[in-house]
Amino acid sequence: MITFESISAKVHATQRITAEEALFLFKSNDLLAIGELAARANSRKNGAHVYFNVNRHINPTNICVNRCAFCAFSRTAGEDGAYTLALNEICRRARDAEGEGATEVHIVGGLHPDLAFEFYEEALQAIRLTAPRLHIKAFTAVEIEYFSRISGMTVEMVLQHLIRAGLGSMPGGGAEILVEDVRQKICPEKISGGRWLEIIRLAHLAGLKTNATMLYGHVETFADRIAHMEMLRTLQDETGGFQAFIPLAFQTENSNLKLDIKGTTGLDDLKTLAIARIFLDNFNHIKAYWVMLGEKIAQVSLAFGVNDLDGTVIEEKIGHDAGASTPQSLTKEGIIRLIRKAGKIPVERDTLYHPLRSY
Ligand code: V47
Ligand code: SF4
Repeated sequence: MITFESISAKVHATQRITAEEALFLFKSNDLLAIGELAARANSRKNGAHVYFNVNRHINPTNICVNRCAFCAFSRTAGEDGAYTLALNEICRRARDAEGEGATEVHIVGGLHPDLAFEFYEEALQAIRLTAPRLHIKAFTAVEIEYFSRISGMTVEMVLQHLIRAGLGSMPGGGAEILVEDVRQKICPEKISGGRWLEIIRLAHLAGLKTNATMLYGHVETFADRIAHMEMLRTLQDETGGFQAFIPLAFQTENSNLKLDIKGTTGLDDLKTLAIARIFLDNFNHIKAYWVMLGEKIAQVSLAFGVNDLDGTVIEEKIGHDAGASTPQSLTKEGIIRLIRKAGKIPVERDTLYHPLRSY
């Protein structure tokens, strides 16, 4: 029989918990006990260190052929608010970011019907020339699959071209919930969960580190969240290529999901982060993305197993188009303060988690 004590004994003995045990935790409202287990699992890996980076997001276009039902960011070409940045504007933003102390640009966008694959290669090459010290973390598995389709190249070839142009790693977007019947409800046009995993696997085999996200708080069940995390855990056992797991709390405004969805609660956010820390024993980092969680829940999550607060971000669009009420960026000092006041040690990192400076 599963009990909290039997799960706790496993975590203390650094044994992996099962999907059934994770479900038991999701059904419990003993948040503090779950948080304590997660904090223990985290401190074994990361001690009191909490990572952040100085980064900037650039979304080259919001024009997208997929138009996922949940996505408030995307537009159809010609629609009000549709935009595509010119190459020199992308470079200007990267150069400014480097000048302001950023070590990373995070680049993701819509699946544009007319831009050729060469546009993306040229964008990376141009960034590398204008801002050579920046690490380029770019393109979700969904974009990589699309590049393969528009270029006629295999996914492996697309990855090789992008690496040669300057790609350093990949973010974790596009995963949503990898379970197929959930995808059919929220993003039927998007590549399948199986294909997302396969592309990430190929990226890991090509030597790229990636993250993995999970969009939660819409139509999915607890069992779906666990199935999602189990698929990631299995792939991580095989490749070791994931750096951080990032649960993304669903922002409800301007979505075309015609459902009565109220958004996540603080209890659900903290429980999800804590259970992720316990369940994903082969991930080094659990990231609280303050943009979607709010700064306060993100800070409190540092006592619930989280060891990464993402970064300064600057000009976040995806969550804000969907009603996120957080600022569009945080200053480095603001992030350091949140971490310090939580009794932890702030460590500025580069994209690959090399510590640059601790405070
Ligand atoms: O793929 C879209 C999600 C993702 C909404 O890897 C939404 O370091 C909440 O992946 N409410 C993009 N989420 C963001 C992302 C990310 C962010 C920060 C760090 C990293 C990383 C990755 O945002 C999309 C989608 O899953 N998303 N709409 C929404 N309304
Ligand atoms: Fe396009 Fe990504 Fe938005 Fe889906 S989530 S509509 S693929 S930008």
